[in-house]
Amino acid sequence: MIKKFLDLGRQPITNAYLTENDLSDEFLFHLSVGFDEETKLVSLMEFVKPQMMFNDTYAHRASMSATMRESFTEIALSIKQQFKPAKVLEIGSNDGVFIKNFNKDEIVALEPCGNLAEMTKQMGYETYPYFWNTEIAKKIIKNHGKMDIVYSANTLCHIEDLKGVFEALNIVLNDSGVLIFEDPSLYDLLRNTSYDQFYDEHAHLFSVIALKDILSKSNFEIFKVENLATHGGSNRIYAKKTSTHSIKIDKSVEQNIQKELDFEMDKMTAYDNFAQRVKTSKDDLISLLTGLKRQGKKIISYGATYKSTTIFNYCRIGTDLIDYITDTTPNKQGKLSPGSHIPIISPEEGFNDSVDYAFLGAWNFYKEIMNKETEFINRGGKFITHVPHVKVL
Ligand code: DWN
Repeated sequence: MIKKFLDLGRQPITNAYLTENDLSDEFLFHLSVGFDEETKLVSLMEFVKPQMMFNDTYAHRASMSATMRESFTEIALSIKQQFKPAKVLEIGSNDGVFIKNFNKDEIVALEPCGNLAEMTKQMGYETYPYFWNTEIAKKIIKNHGKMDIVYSANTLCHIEDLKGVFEALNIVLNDSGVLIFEDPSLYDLLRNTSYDQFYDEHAHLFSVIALKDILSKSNFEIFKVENLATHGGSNRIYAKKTSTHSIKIDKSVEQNIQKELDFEMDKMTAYDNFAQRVKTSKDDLISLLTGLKRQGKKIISYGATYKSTTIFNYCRIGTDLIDYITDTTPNKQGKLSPGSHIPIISPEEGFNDSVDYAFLGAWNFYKEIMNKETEFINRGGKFITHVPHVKVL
């Protein structure tokens, strides 16, 4: 039985950065999250149609941060060294930040957002501009043969039909092939009260407990779990087909499951407790921002993230509290944030001496931002975060 534990209210499409003309017919849906007591999977209670989220105007560029560029280069090199694959498929190739580490004849990309697929095509990589399913898996093996490695970052948790996802992976992967995918860790999310990881695109937030069960039903077995610092804590899952006996199961699998069981992630109480902390986080953030505003301080937000859309809409934060948002992504600049309608401008324009406080919408790049913004910090500028609890840094 699926039990709802978190209600984040009416929310927009997080990728729908708006112009003034779009304001009148903005799409909103009810964002609430549930825990399936049987499968232990955490998912949205209401799913948004994929075509509404992943289309030809997709804004997020994975290569916008040095942290992610480094992370993708590192895993690409590690895959080459460890597995020496002849053929690799990446599902959700975004702007090519991962595939660019491979030769053009070694890798095939799949990316449903037309504008992004065009970018990797222009770079010379074979790119299929489709959603992942069994049909496209069959087409890919017809054109390229079976894959030795399938890699996917921050994509599989975006897909509602997980049975279909793994069925298609079974088709495309060699019997001795390896599936490697990484998505935000539910364990880290719960511990950090980073409820902003819940938004339209994140159909599911994975625990290793739930994944083990889902994968085994599709003839896959997890053989290694790596805990990553990226995106506020992610898990990189390595899985093989159950029929492949040559790969040993690493102790990290049981260790991660035990860690999650110790945190009682197989029980409803962990989620109910989390929901209480989310309420406190909301109250604390509103009260901090309101207090600072009363003192006449100028507060902006740093990074027009999809995550911060959840926060601003759940906490009902608008231009009354946040003057504007700065973001390095050119196609977000000049737009308004979804739902909260806060203007987004470039850091060159907005991150200047007039700013007293900057809320870290991109809190997951904390280290990168702190290293970069020494001038702001040295002149007394302050960052605000809500992770793991609301505070001025
Ligand atoms: O899964 C997803 C993740 C990986 O990326 C997607 N569904 C959508 C997107 O989510 P997000 O927007 O929450 O991701 P990021 O990577 O946290 O976004 C960071 C944003 O902040 C980017 O727009 C770039 C911007 N930024 C900036 O303005 N200055 C980032 C850094 C590091 C900076 O210094």
